[in-house]
This record gives sequence, C-alpha cells and structure tokens, in this order.
Amino acid sequence: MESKAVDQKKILYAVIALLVIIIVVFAFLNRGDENLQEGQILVKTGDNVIGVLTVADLQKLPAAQKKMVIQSTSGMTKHEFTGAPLLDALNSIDPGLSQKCTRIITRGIDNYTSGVNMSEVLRPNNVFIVYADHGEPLKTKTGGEGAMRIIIYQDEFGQRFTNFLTSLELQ
Ligand SMILES: Nc1nc2c(c(=O)[nH]1)N[C@H]1C(S)=C(S)[C@@H](COP(=O)(O)O)O[C@H]1N2
Ligand SMILES: [Mo]
Repeated sequence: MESKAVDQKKILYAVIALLVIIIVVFAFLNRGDENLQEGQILVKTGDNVIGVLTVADLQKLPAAQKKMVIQSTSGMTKHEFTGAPLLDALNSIDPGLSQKCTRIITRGIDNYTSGVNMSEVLRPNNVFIVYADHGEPLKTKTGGEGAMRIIIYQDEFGQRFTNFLTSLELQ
C-alpha cells in the first residue's frame, strides 16, 4: 500500500516535470523578437539588421508635411503628418537597397504586420515614415515620444499605415 502511494507520487512529479518542460519549450518557440522596441526601426534583410532608424535620423532628411484624411473603421480622421520619404530613409542606409528589393514588410510593436511594394515606395509623393501629427510627436503604444508610422499618401485607406513601427524587412 505504502509503495503504491510512493509510485503515484513519482508519477505525479514526472507529469509536473513534463508539463514544465512543455511550457518552457513553447515559451521559447513563441518568444517575440525581443530586439524590437519603440523609438527605433530595425531595417532588415532576412535575419540581418542592416540599419537602424530613429526620429533623430529621419529629422536629418528633408521634411515633408502631409495633410490627409484616413478612412478607418473608427471613421474619418484628419491628419497633418510630418515625416520623411521612405525612399530617402532607405537611401540613407544604402543607396542600392531600392534596386535590390521588391517588397517591404512593416511591423509594429504590437506585431501588426503589413507591406508595401517597392514600386509604391519609388513613386514620388507616396510612402513616408512620419513622426509627428499636427506638429506633435507621435505617441508610442505606452504613451511616450519617439513613435514612427508608415503612411501611403496615395492610398485612401488606413489599414496599411503601420503604427508604432519597429521593423522594416526588405524582401
Ligand atoms: N501597429 C498597428 N498599426 C495599425 C493598426 C494596428 O492595429 N496596429 N491598425 C491599422 C488599421 S486597421 C487602421 S484602420 C489604422 C487606424 O489608424 P488610427 O490608429 O490612426 O486610427 O491603423 C492601422 N495601423
Ligand atoms: Mo482598420
């Protein structure tokens, strides 16, 4: 009787140990890209980070003011964005990038992911990385300063306008 109780205890411990291992393994597999943080955009080709962009970097480029109304699920919102053309930002890292890639995957801190085609980026007056709206710095997800956002001027819908931008993956 006593040894049966000991066996059951052993089995229980083994099951608990197994569950802990499973949890740890899944946590590891699901771990976010912990390098992603607000206030900087990692520019990547595959897994390689080839450059980092901050608001200060974008402010060194010629500034564009973009007035636009975005159609979103929350209705029409009026904006007066300040930012730099995405093409200028890419060129500041490597002037050859726009010729080597066909598509850019944009990712926010909340893992919201969208994309723009390089043909859209190359079109004048179209894709910008903005950092202010109505002259105010864009707020990060946690309410701080330093947020950046993709806008596509010739796209009336806001779905692809990735907020809280943290990475640009060139493909
Ligand atoms: N990071 C991030 N960007 C995002 C979203 C999001 O959930 N996360 N939603 C998109 C959608 S569906 C819309 S309609 C607009 C909403 O823009 P707003 O936040 O200025 O209202 O943001 C887009 N960009
Ligand atoms: Mo939306």
